[in-house]
Amino acid sequence: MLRRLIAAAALLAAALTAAPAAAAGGPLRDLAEARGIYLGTAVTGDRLTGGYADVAADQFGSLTPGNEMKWDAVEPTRGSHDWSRADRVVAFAEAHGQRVRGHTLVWHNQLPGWLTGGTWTADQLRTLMTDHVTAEAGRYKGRVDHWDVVNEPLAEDGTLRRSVFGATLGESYIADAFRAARAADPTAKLYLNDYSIEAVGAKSDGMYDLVKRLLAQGVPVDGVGFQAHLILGQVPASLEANLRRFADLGVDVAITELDVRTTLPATAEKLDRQKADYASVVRACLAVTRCAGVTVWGFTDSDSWIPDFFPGQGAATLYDEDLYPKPAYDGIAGALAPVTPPAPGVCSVTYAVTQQWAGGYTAQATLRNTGTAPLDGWTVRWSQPAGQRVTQAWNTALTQSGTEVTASHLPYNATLPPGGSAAFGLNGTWSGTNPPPTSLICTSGT
Ligand code: 9MR
Repeated sequence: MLRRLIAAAALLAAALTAAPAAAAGGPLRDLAEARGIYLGTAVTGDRLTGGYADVAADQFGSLTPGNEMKWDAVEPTRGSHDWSRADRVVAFAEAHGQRVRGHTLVWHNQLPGWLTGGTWTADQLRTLMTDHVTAEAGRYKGRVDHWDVVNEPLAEDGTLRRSVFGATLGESYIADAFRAARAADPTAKLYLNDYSIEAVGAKSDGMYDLVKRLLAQGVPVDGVGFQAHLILGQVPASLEANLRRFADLGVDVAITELDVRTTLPATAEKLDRQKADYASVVRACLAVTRCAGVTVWGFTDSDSWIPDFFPGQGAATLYDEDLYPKPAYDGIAGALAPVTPPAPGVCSVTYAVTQQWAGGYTAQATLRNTGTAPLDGWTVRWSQPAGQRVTQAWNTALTQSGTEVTASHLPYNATLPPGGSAAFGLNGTWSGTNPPPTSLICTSGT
């Protein structure tokens, strides 16, 4: 509480001095949880003090150590582990009720010098790798929600990357790493993670086929992480469909390293575009049931890898260097805003026989949305107690059972704005008399 008050006071002070972008609701972690996903961030462990720590704790429901769990960080000397930096991030997360995405057990970068400088047979390398997975996943057993077990296994064309692991061990190293991770921590969700697989294309096709092969071999792959290091204005149109096709394989999906870089300087117009980009990635995740959450790769521009790796580019995160929320913050908050289902629309219906002849008739019904919210689907029911039979209907899906008639919307006239109406008609037969319907009612809903 105190932490929140201090953060609120800091934000207020910032508002008075520097007019930060208005933060539309929040904290983001609560908005996300209410929508059934987590919103996480990568952090730099030794920055977890002061305002940086406050924002990390207040706004994010999941932390990914940006570098602290990589092999070079945890085993700088062969056989001698240093868990201190990783421990610190995990302890911080636990103290603030946050999940941890473990990143990463097997990757071709940020390997210890003793490993890259050594000469290993395939068997030796395989054993080193599985021992490492066993040691690290075992150390954090039960405390890591998701592990990026293998990071960036693919080349740009979707084939196996010829990394030290791929080139020496072939694809089987992936299965071995996952099996070792499962044995060491049976409850963590185990992910394959890669970049440039957000759109449907050669690389994501390669990932798709790889996941399929691994699942067919019984390899315990629980999820696929889509890093999403994106360029301003280039959120792939196929992102949602791509996430969905992986989910349909029976794995979870997650956005794991989201940032949206731009050339500097970042103008108001660019930041507005960035806001839309962040929002659309979050919306894509929300739209796919098996999307577990979205992690941003650093939350402040002062803690982003972009300027170092792409000279002249930056401003890729949702807070500026002084920890003021940028429009991207509002974009995420807006996408995560609670969905308030519209109040059920209210409808009225009229029915009139428009033509009648010996044994037959035509009737017309008009349904109107008399409420203040859109009507999302409708059904009209009535009784025709004199034995009339409906023989044909248009602009509605109509069934009759005995004396009871049910007429429902079709896809094209399902939604009616307040005040809007839909008409449908029917032909029927009658004998004796053709009295008007009784119990004529309409109800809203699909
Ligand atoms: O954010 C990380 C940065 O601090 C490191 O210098 C860099 C070194 O490779 O790795 C960055 O994180 C990477 C992540 O581990 C895997 N996907 C790409 C990320 C950005 O390079």
